Amino acid sequence: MAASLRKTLFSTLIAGSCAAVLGLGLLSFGAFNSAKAADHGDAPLVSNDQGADIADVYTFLDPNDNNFVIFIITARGFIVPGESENLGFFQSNLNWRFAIENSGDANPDMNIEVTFADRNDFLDSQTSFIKIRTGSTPTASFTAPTTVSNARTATANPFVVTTDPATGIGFFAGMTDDPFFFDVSAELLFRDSLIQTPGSGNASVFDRGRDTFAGYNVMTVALRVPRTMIEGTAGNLLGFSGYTELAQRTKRSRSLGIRDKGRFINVDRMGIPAINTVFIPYPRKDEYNRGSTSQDAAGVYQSDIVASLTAFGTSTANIGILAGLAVTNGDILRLDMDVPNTGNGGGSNTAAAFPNGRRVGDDVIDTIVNIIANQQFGDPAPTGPVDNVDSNDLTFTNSFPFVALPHQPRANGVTDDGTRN
Ligand SMILES: [Ca+2]
Ligand SMILES: [Ca+2]
Ligand SMILES: [Ca+2]
Ligand SMILES: [Ca+2]
Repeated sequence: MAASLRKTLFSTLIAGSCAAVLGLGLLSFGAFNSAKAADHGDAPLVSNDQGADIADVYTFLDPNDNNFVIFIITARGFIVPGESENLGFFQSNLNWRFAIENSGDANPDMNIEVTFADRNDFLDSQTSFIKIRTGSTPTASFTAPTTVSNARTATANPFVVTTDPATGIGFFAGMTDDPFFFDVSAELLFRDSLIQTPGSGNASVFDRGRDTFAGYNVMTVALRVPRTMIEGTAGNLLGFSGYTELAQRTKRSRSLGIRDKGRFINVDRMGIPAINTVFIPYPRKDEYNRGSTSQDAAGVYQSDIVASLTAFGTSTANIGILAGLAVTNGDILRLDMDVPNTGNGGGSNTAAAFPNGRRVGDDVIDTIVNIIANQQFGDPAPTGPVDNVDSNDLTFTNSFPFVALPHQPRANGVTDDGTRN
């Protein structure tokens, strides 16, 4: 999407952003951070708690029927196909929270929470428990099976999609291809070069064009929700951020195993791609994940983000754009539900591209890198490849949940493992 278009979009979506916001930035690369991805391994605690580590979040209109909104959270990145039975299931003590903001501020108004029963055996489906809350009031719930992972065949099990008859909500949970694509190593080098030469950098580091995520799987939970259920006082403007939550206290004993107690506390969160990975300094990354979007809007992380962007030589105008996205009204993906989404693989028309929500096929890192680097790759941006990884390694599907089936162990005689590191 063009930078100018983005600016227009931002000012439309983010109420009262500009004046107060200039001076914040969102995306800085490099100076202090070892950013890894959109949100894979974004902070020390979740890097060592992989089941709870959000990889990415997405929201967009269903291109097959724009009266439905798609929400996706992926977590636990980098599952090797051969380990998909050992690793490709849902832990039962984790709460996946889809936080929906529909009044135009930084505070979620509605939450859809998903938890899972224990898996009883390899190749067994798990029961998913889906609960909808408006404020703190439970308004609906239903259950659905997960899609089972298998590491024994070259063909993946087909996706199991459940539609709840009472609410009309569609649900999917299972292992999938990781829909994110991006050359992490090249981007790290580019940020280093921006620090050396602020505002310019060395774009030739992107020549290698390798997708760090190619060939790996991720755990995915996806919802297809009627627009009429989630529309609030902000009308056509919707916000979405994803959370993973664990109990406040965990007790381990030799006789009883693990027991959780207390309310859920968020251990990871995500809205706009790359905020915690790129712009928050390492010592505050865990704190950011425990934090809230209302804290973002109160400026708790503002000076850190601005410092990161300043070190990259990002212009004041572009710092303002990024601040409007992730600081002014919190680190929340914003979707204008009146902008039609059309095309294959979850949608591909330019008008509906990130940062108007985020579709699985949107090249978000190209967009963000180009804003940080002051449109050096083109304005409108990007006019050409930035990191030379410009699409997923697998073709996205044309119906819910739109992600691709998981990578499987290769059949006899197929030696290419598909990874691109
Ligand atoms: Ca994460
Ligand atoms: Ca709100
Ligand atoms: Ca992929
Ligand atoms: Ca790209």
